[in-house]
Amino acid sequence: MIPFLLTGLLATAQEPLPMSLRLALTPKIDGVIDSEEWDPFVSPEPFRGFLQWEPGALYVAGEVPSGQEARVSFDLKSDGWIIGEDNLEVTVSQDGVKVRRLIQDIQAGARWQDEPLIAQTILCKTESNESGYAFEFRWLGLGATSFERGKKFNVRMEAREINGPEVMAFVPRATAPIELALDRATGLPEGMSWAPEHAVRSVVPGEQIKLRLNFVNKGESGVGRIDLRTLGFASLFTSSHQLPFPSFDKKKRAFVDYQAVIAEGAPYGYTRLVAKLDKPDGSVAVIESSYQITDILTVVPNLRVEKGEVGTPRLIRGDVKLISNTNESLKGKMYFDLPDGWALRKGNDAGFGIYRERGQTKMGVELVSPQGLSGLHSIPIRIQIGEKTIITTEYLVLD
Ligand SMILES: [Ca+2]
Ligand SMILES: [Ca+2]
Repeated sequence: MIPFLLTGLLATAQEPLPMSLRLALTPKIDGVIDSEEWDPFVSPEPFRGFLQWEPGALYVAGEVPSGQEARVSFDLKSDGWIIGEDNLEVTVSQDGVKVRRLIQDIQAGARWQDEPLIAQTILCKTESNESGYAFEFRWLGLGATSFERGKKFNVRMEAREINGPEVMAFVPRATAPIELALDRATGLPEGMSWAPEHAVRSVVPGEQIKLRLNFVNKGESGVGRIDLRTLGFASLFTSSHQLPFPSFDKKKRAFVDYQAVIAEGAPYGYTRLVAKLDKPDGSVAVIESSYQITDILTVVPNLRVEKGEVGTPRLIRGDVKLISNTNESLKGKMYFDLPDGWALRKGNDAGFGIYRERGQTKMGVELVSPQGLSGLHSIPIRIQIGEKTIITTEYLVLD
């Protein structure tokens, strides 16, 4: 036992510190890690781990050597791995995903508890490759585990031998703090800082977006050129430009606009603008800023299951926010295509109109679940705007 324990601890000490700010980026969950699809997180050879997010979901991927499984440890309150009941371990192999929670019991000490319901909220795909396999998963944040901008928690990612020797539950794990963010900069010259000044971060294919980067320089920047482009699946559908870095004004400020045309057919999802600044010493500073290519309407359901007895019909209340991403006015109807046994008291066949540019509206909803349901359930919400259909799925946990 002891030699394995020591190896584990040494491996921890040698791992490079991952970048703490994670960008919003929507991957394609197909088990294939494409170039520019993922944000690298850790790379203790030969394992490589990736981590990113978008509102409502956390995305994790890895390249795993054959004979090994990936293990991702979450300390969701960042208060220590063996502290609290917020410590989750997700194990991924080509056989699927397992989730268990570390519980501190005053009498019995630390123990593991299986979490099949959380495992249901993880969609995972794996694909074999020359050296082993790759996995990609999406974890829907439900209830207390919501994934949104500014959320902070601790993570550890590693690969280990399948069914290899287990260390005892109470052995602490070193985890790294991360923050779910939309912007990140690395290598800016001394004295130089930046901030995004984007009026909006969403754009519909066929329309334009302007992302403004504001710079303040209190040092000697000497930045030569700035190169702006969109990375990933959207790169072929978007503009890229290169321009001389503008001079700073008397208040030591300068700005650069990324004015991008998004071509029809661009894939939906969060993508990133990357600005590369050539520094006088030949190195490059990198600014990354997430933005969203999306449909004309963003549908944000916010439904709560009211307290009640397990297995009895449960009341679900809340609203659905409709946010326009376009300058055009939108008029349509909302429908719930519910499975048998569900009753809809409020919200179905409800009309709406958003007449302001990028305006929004909120629709009240009340549902009643059938008898005898528990676990994870999906609620499809269909928006009809003329001939156009937009479908969003809300997930509910009936406990
Ligand atoms: Ca993929
Ligand atoms: Ca904890």
